Amino acid sequence: MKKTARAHTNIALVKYWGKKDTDLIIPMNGSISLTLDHFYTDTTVEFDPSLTADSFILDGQAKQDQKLVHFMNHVRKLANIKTFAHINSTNHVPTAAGLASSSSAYAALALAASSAAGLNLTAKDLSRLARKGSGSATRSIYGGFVEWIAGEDDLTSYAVPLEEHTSWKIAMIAIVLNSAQKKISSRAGMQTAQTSPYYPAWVKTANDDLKSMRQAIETRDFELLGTVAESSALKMHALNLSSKPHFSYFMPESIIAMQKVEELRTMGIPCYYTMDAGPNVKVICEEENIAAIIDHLSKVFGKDQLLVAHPGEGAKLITNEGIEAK
Ligand code: FM0
Repeated sequence: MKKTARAHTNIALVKYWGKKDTDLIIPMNGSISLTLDHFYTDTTVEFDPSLTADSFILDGQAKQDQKLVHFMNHVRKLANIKTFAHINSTNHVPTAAGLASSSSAYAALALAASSAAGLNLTAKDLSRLARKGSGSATRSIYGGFVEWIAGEDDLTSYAVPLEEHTSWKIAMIAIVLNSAQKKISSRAGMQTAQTSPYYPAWVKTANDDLKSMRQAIETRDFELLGTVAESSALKMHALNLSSKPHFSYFMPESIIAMQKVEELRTMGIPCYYTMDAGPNVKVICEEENIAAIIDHLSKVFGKDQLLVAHPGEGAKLITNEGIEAK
């Protein structure tokens, strides 16, 4: 069977940064994210008995990818099959934005591959499967606000929706900064970060951050949401600065972007920043303030560097006629 799935990227408000099991991808702490509407991946999978290996096409180009083969082996084991597959994936992210993410990639692949293999997994089991491809993909199975429960093992580490279809008019403005810097993958980065002497404090404070973030979402407390998100991101980057060897995702422009966000706050416009495993800064705000924020940011960044996203949907199977109910 041939199946196509679509999944959107998510941005963590309370970050995942470190594993207690690198093979099964069990995180050291839980995390909370917002799935976005603007950036997504479409993936088609078809198992074919005539193949002698998985074939993978990404954005029209043939690719070799060991992580992907490893993931497909998990799917084959689950479905009790030995057949290889054609996998064709397209990232719908503005060109060179540096926002292509493994979260949408493995969430879409988990749904397309499991369906094509004849499995009809529950959302919870899909999130467990997506997790084995990439940790952040666990959360992209659901739309809106999502929590990844850290758990202890394969069965207990999965995502739960906190608010799938949120009515909160919240937005994220990605500031796309071009970087010539060599990229340190999140996989390698978080492993090094675990050598930081501050790592135990990161794990210890994560539960309070999760609790505050759940409360902020429940009570629509934007200031609390933003404060906790900004603090979680800065703590994550502080681990990188203090690990052995130390490293950083900051570019001069990243710092400028963060300062602009702080300026906006002193001007009375509530907004907060977050940053992941790259130099781009994402600004969290409410819909009513988007125009004022863009206006201020465009004093130093080009309008084409500012991409606005809103809460997006969970992973879905798509047919030629459109989206299938899942
Ligand atoms: O998303 O080694 O999922 O919570 O984005 O594949 O499990 O790419 F940069 C911060 C995502 C990390 C925070 O890591 O790693 C977050 C991050 P993998 P991911």
